[in-house]
Amino acid sequence: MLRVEYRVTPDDLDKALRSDVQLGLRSEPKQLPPKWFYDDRGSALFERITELDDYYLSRVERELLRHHVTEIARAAQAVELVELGAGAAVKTRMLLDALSGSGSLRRYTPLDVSGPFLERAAAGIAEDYPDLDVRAVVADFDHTPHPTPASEARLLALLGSTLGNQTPQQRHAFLSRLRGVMGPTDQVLLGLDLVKSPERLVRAYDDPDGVTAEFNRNVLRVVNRELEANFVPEEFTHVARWNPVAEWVDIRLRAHRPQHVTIPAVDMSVDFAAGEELCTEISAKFRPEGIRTELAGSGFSVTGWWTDPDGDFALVLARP
Ligand code: AVJ
Repeated sequence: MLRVEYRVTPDDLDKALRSDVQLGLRSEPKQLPPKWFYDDRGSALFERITELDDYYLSRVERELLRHHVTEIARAAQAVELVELGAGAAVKTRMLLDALSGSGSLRRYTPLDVSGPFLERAAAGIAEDYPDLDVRAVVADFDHTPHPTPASEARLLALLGSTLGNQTPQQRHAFLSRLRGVMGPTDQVLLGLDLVKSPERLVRAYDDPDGVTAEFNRNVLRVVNRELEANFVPEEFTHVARWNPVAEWVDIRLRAHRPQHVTIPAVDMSVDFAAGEELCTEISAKFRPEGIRTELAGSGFSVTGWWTDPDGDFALVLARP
């Protein structure tokens, strides 16, 4: 059974994009939030990134799930799987299979900001799991799941190191809000990328085939299409740089030469100096001690911790 609920409408998204563009392109440094990468083309480019040799994140996370999902499901005893950001089909199915196997699962609630993508993904799951009550929710990170009745344990999954796209302050606000809607038997499962050599980190975000560069420039195409802007994506170089102080990868677009861009739908124009960078994403990397402290600071305690032999990536289970 499949139901789709829209908590953000296309009109809400249009307003949010306008406001992000107006604010972000007037900031110093200029910035645009990463959520605007993901139109159909951007989502397809991200899928290609997950298949790149250098982008170890997806592969290692999938292997970790393969090894430990039964244990995770047993620990969660969840009636409902809430997936924040409808993931690649493989990971979702591994979780659903394991949770069904441990006996308790009845409902699957994927949340994603892309309506068409979510509807397709959720319909596929509903077809293959006929006994499952699938409730797809079109929402973004500003929307948290509804609180649950205390009797129904939920597993809230935030995989793919998506948490790393937020600053520590944003993560604190987000995790605290999540904590606020969780019942005493709910647990959260986080997939988090760990700090490692800057060389490997930068390579993961700057592949030789330029797939990540094209993904990064896609945000300019989105603004062009949605707000009638005239960015020339080819005039911007993809930049991925390790920030050793903040411990995140800074992902930016650098203007080759001076650019004058008009954005008629919001009645503004912006100028880029030669070499000026537009910040499009941060991808924070975590340390085991840091994760525990951060989770504790938002009212969680860690109940499970799994990492690969090389210590590249971690799956973390935590409860309120
Ligand atoms: C899966 C959204 C967390 O930060 O690794 C991949 C996005 N950006 N390559 C990440 C991304 C550039 C990705 N997230």
